[in-house]
Amino acid sequence: MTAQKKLPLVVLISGSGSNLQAIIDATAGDLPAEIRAVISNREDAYGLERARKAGIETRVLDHRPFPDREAYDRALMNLIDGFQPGLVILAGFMRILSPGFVRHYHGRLLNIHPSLLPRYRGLHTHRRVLEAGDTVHGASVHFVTEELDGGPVVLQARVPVKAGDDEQTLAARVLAREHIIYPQVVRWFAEGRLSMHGDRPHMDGKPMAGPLVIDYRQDPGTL
Ligand code: NHR
Ligand code: GAR
Repeated sequence: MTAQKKLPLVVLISGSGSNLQAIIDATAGDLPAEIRAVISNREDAYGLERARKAGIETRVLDHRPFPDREAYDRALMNLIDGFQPGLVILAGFMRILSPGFVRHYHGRLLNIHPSLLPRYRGLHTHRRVLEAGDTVHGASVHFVTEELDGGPVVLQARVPVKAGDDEQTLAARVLAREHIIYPQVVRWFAEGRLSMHGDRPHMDGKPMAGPLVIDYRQDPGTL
C-alpha cells in the first residue's frame, strides 16, 4: 500500500466528545485523516481532555463575550481556517451556525444529529421520540446547510426503541451507533469517494438518491 495523503480535519465540540473519540481512534487506525485541532465553545468540555491525551491541539472559543452570533462565527471561522482543514466536523457542537459560516464551509462541513432526519430536528430528540411513542429511532450524518438539521443526509443508523426505555437508555443505544457511522462517513470523504456538488452529495461520482441506512434493529450487538 502506498501512503495516502491525509485529510486535515478540525473538530468542533461542546461536551463529552465520544464521537470525537471514535474519530481519534479511527485516525490511529487506517482512516486517512489527521485532526489538526479540536475547538470547543466550552472550556469544561470533556472532549478537550480526550484531545490532549491524544496529543491534538485544542482551543476554547467562548461564545459568551461576543455581542452577537455573527461576531462569534467570524472569530470561529478565523480560528478554524488557521488550521487549513479540508473537512470540518461538528461532534456534539451545540451552537447554531450563521448562514455566512455555513456558506464558507459549504461541502466540507458535517454534523451528526441524534435522530432519523428529517424527523426531530433541533434539541431533546430522545425525549421527543419517547413522548411520540415511536418504535424506531437513530442518528444521521449530514452535510450542514443554512437550514438547521436540514442538509442532505449521507448515512443513518436505525435502532429500536424498547419497552421501558428512558432518555438515558435510548441515548446510549443511539450513541453507540453514532460511533460507527460518523467515522465511516469521514472515511468516505477522506478517500475522495464522498463529495458535494452543488447541494447534492455524490458517492463514487454519482449523485446520491437518498441517505444510506444501516438497520441495527435486529443486530444482536444492539444494547
Ligand atoms: N448550523 C446550521 N446552520 N445548520 C445546521 O444543520 C446545524 C448548525 C449548527 C449545529 C448541530 C445541531 C444538531 O445536530 C448543528 C447543526 C445546536 C442547536 C441549538 O438550538 C440546534 C441544533 C444543533 C445544535 N443550540 C442553541 C443555540 O442557541 C444553544 C443550546 C445550548 O447551548 O445548549 O445555538 O442538533
Ligand atoms: C451526540 O448524541 C450527538 O449526536 C448529539 O450530542 C451528542 C454528543 O455526544 N448532537 C447534538 O445533539 C447536536 N445538537 P458526544 O459529545 O459524546 O460526541
